[in-house]
Amino acid sequence: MSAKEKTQPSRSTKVITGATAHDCGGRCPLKFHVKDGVVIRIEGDDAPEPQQLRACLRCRAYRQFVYHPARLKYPLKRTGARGEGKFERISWDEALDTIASELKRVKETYGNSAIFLVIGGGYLAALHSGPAVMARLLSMFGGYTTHYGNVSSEGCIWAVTAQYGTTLVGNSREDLLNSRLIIMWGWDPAKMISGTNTMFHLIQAKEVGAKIVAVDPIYTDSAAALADEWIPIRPGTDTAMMISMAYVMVKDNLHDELFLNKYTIGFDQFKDYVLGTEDGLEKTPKWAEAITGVPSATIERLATEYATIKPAALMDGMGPARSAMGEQFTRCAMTLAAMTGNVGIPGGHAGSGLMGLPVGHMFRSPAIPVPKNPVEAAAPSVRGSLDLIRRLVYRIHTNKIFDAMLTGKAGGYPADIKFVWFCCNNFLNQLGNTNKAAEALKKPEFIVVPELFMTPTAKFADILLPVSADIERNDLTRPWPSGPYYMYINKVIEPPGECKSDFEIACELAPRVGIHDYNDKTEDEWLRLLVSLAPDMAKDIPDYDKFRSEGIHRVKLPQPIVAFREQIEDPEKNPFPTPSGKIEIYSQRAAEINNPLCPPIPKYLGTWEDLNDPLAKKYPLQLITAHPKVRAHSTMHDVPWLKELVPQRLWINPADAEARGIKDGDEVMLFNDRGKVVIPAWITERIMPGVVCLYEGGWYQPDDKGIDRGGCANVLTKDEYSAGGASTLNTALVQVRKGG
Ligand SMILES: Nc1nc2c(c(=O)[nH]1)N[C@H]1C(S)=C(S)[C@@H](COP(=O)(O)OP(=O)(O)OC[C@H]3O[C@@H](n4cnc5c(=O)[nH]c(N)nc54)[C@H](O)[C@@H]3O)O[C@H]1N2
Ligand SMILES: Nc1nc2c(c(=O)[nH]1)N[C@H]1C(S)=C(S)[C@@H](COP(=O)(O)OP(=O)(O)OC[C@H]3O[C@@H](n4cnc5c(=O)[nH]c(N)nc54)[C@H](O)[C@@H]3O)O[C@H]1N2
Ligand SMILES: [Mo]
Repeated sequence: MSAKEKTQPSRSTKVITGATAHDCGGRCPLKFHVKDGVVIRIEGDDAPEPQQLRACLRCRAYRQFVYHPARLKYPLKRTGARGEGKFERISWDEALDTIASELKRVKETYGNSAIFLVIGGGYLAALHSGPAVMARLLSMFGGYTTHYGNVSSEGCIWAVTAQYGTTLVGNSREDLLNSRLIIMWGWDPAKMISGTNTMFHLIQAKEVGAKIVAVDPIYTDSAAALADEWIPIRPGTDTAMMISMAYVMVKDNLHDELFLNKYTIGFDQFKDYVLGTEDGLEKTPKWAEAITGVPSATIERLATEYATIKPAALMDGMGPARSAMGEQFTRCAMTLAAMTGNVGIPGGHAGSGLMGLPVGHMFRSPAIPVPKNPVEAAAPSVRGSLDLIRRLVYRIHTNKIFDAMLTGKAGGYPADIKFVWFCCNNFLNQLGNTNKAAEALKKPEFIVVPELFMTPTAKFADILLPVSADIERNDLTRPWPSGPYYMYINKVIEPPGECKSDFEIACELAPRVGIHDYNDKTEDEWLRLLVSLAPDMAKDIPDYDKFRSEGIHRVKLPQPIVAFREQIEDPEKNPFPTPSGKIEIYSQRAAEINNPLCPPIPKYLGTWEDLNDPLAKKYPLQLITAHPKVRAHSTMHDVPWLKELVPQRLWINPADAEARGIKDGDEVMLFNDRGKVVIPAWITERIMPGVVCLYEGGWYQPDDKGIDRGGCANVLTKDEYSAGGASTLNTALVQVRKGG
């Protein structure tokens, strides 16, 4: 049979285009071949290049996810201790009645602030989105406490808000073809995708001659596929290298003074810091070499190249910013982009890690309306504010939610938590300090988890509700921050057992807690309404039914989108949305916070658990916890094809392994004061000496001694945040020894 014949569906097979809505870095049209109500095959997009949106390995293995034998199918009630994983089946009526009576009891006994809604990115779509439907329900119920701080990118968000005044600062990815030099700085799109077609455009850029450099403690897949040069760097020290690059540019007069004068404020203060006029310390490449481990000659060369090869795109990732002082990394990247005049021009890049396009339709999803949360009724407006403290008056920092469960108001948090609803996350596993979190989860009076799987977090639920998967209901979703297209998630199959979506759960719970106007529409009525309410969608999608049957609507761009093009072309008419109207290398709003850890100009700042910390004597290795190629975080954890492809192992350099008598594949113990993980080692020169990497998302599986056997990176990380709000999941010192 020829390949062509093989892809032709038989007469009894239907092909439906749909999508998944994982927090995965991409968003891809998938063709589901359905026979007798079962998906028998999944194909990727077959549109012509360059519009074609190729799915990655994860959705190609999606059948093993959606048909996984461990899918939860019925409501469950806990019978063993929290975390033990012992449950018995109950009816939906019993589950919802129990939840309703607990909600009412907690509200009456403690007030609404004792109800804690903990939301994550497990499903990024418009209608069946757990976070939105639960916020709607709990607001109508009198309010709830929630958390603040994007676990992915809060450091980046703080930094762009300071410097540009907006978070939408990316270029459409085909613009990479205009770049002559591309620096992938803590950015690995071959793995984290960064918008479905990013790798496609990078490969094209390379083919037309762009030079590509990777700066990363890891020789990433992207570096292997694209880079002319790999520059390994000690984690958390990038700002020192960037500041010394600025030093080289200033000393050699390579910076773009016209650009700086016209579009920025505060470069002089930054220059004073760089040259040491401010503090007596010249930030020379030699200074940076001692901190970063990068040879000064390499720093000088990269500085010269970035300042002279035009246009150039410094693509700074979110990984280095997801660390203590992560904000400074992002601010430094943006400052270098301004010093080289690469902001707002084709082939350049404004920096910021976020890379979302500055057009509504490619970034902001429509969602079910959520009334104002009464518990936050008196909260001050924080729009444009850089003051984290103001945000944390009513909310709990995301990386502190378990600490808040433990200590409540006495610990300085806004509420004493009694009832917890985890929605679309596996945060026991995904936030810092998992052993401490597991202790904290013993404390609340009642915990609800709607889930597809018995995750480590789900094991702590009192009531566990079985949830349908992406392709088991209809919905709308959008590209992870790139584009340009919209997607309709078609319902392809029926959910297994008694699974319901979060929206269906909320609809059925509402009347039980006395809310009778929660929903008056069918799924289709909602989806049509949401399309019509989103101005850009309503404009771009004239024919809803066609959109629905095709599953995707592609938007034709007359030219690549370049963030800040208008600001650069006509700055008088189009100021930057900052208080000064300019790119703020010096931020007065940051100065007003008066916190030395959030200085008004970007700086290199030492931090806890860096190599200068006395703790480094005991725990000499720096742990980074990059995102896994074969999962979206902890989602798709048990998919056999994917597990086989990249088993969860500890990346360790041969020099560090040899010093510890470790051989490839040996079980090793990775530990610090927060916990112990036993996992096989992968000895590889793809990670620099002194640094080890354990992918985030391995499922926490403590044995009876409390040693994690599942490879959960957060057993080792800290439940702390940086001064601008970054969750500090890439800042942890550890030791490794042979044996379990
Ligand atoms: N050490 C370390 N930790 C990290 C990171 C890191 O870099 N290092 N990265 C962080 C980042 S960037 C992120 S975004 C977070 C992600 O952390 P989480 O948001 O916790 O993401 P997942 O682990 O994918 O868990 C999502 C869960 O949602 C469930 N789910 C899927 N669809 C639905 C649905 O419709 N309804 C319900 N109720 N549940 C659903 C899935 O089964 C899955 O268990 O992890 C963070 N944790
Ligand atoms: N396959 C896959 N793709 C994903 C996800 C996933 O779980 N799996 N998650 C999605 C989500 S929600 C998010 S937020 C994004 C996350 O996207 P990123 O934050 O960009 O991903 P990470 O893998 O955490 O980090 C990127 C790179 O930074 C490097 N790095 C870490 N610390 C440092 C440092 O101090 N300095 C330097 N120079 N480099 C450092 C890591 O080695 C890694 O190669 O990915 C999205 N895409
Ligand atoms: Mo994320």
